[in-house]
Amino acid sequence: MADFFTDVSSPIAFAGPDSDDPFSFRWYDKDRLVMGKRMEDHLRFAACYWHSFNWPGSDIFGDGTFDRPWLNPAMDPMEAAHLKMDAAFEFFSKLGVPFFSFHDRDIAPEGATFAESCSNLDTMIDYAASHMERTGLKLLWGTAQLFFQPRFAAGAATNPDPDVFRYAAAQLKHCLDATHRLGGANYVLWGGREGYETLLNTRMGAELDQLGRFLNMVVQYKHDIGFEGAILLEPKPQEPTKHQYDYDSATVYGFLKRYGLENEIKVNIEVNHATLGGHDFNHEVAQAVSCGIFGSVDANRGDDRLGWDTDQFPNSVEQMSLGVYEILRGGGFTTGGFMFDTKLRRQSLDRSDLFHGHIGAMDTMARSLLVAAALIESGELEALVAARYAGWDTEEGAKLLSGAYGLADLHQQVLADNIDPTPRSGQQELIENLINRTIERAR
Ligand code: XUL
Ligand code: CO
Repeated sequence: MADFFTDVSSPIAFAGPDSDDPFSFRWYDKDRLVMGKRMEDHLRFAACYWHSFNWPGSDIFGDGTFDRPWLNPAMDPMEAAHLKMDAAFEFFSKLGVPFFSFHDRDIAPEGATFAESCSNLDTMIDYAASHMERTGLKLLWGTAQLFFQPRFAAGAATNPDPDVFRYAAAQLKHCLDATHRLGGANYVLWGGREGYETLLNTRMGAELDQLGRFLNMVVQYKHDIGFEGAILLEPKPQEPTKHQYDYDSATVYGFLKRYGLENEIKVNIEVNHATLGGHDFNHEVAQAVSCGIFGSVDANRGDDRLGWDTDQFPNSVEQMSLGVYEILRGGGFTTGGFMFDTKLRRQSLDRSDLFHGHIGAMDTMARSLLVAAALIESGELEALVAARYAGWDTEEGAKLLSGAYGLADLHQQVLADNIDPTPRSGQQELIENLINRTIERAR
């Protein structure tokens, strides 16, 4: 097997914060214990097949710019798929991530018929299994790509044509079987076209019912085959459609409740999808944790001034620390992890650029973990918040939530006790300074 990433020797090593070697980790020290757990087990990093190996660096104004020989249309598609997989596993193992993720159509080409597509996927899943065995890499999640092929232009489960619903169900079944076979920790559904371009031609209520039925079939089948991973929906408000039904974590939770799925499906939160939805990353995590549906994270960020999904590598410790803090407070990852659903910039032409993007991202996340752990271990922030809510921890506070009183009771109490609450400082600036101090000092 010829090496593709010849500039990099395996694997990238931890060299400490003072290292100037761009091919070393400055913060990601996988065996270091943080709050009693190895960094690698906290962060559960995964690299993606999708943008890193399957995207040629094209945009709507220009062709692919990247050096990805397997994307040459002159190559036999299955030969190209094998070459791509060799390069992908070489990259994953040289980088030292424990997990990877894939779409079915990333790893195996679509055939002339559905049966041929299935057989292509089976061949490549066998090949992936042998690479996983050889390298020790594990699968964070698999997903069926139900948005690229023109048949899905009006959606997959939410398509006006029931034959597309049928086709999508069949494709998903095959991909869930493949994910199960590779021991995937999760199965993801991103409803890229489960939404609409215009309400004028859309039966919104009917489409939601279709999606509810579709997801119930997924959950049923997962139990039938004994797949123990989590089923995850990935919220995104729009792009490619004008409106997507899985808008954000709160919307997804309401949808899951409506279709009886709130104990079966969780969310895969993508940092930039949160931004596109008008939220901060930590908001989306806190929302999901509070609803009991937090699953996994796609750690790629957006750009503050661009309203589309730029999928950049995370490099803000402040942004990510606040999200990691919410994740740790929620008990950390179980089946999930930090997946880099990232895209290089189109001008990042060198093969080694893929390493620089991921190394920086992993160091950013490792430092964010140290900051979040320091915040939890010092307890200062939690003490401020606890003091703020202390009234609710009293017996009277608990009684207010227990259903013991109605409006008339409270009306009477306020009159009788002559209550006149005085406002107290929310201490936001004090807290922001505490965060900055923690970021400065965390090592
Ligand atoms: C698209 C996106 C997808 C999903 C998987 O915005 O994030 O890559 O993660 O389909
Ligand atoms: Co994603």
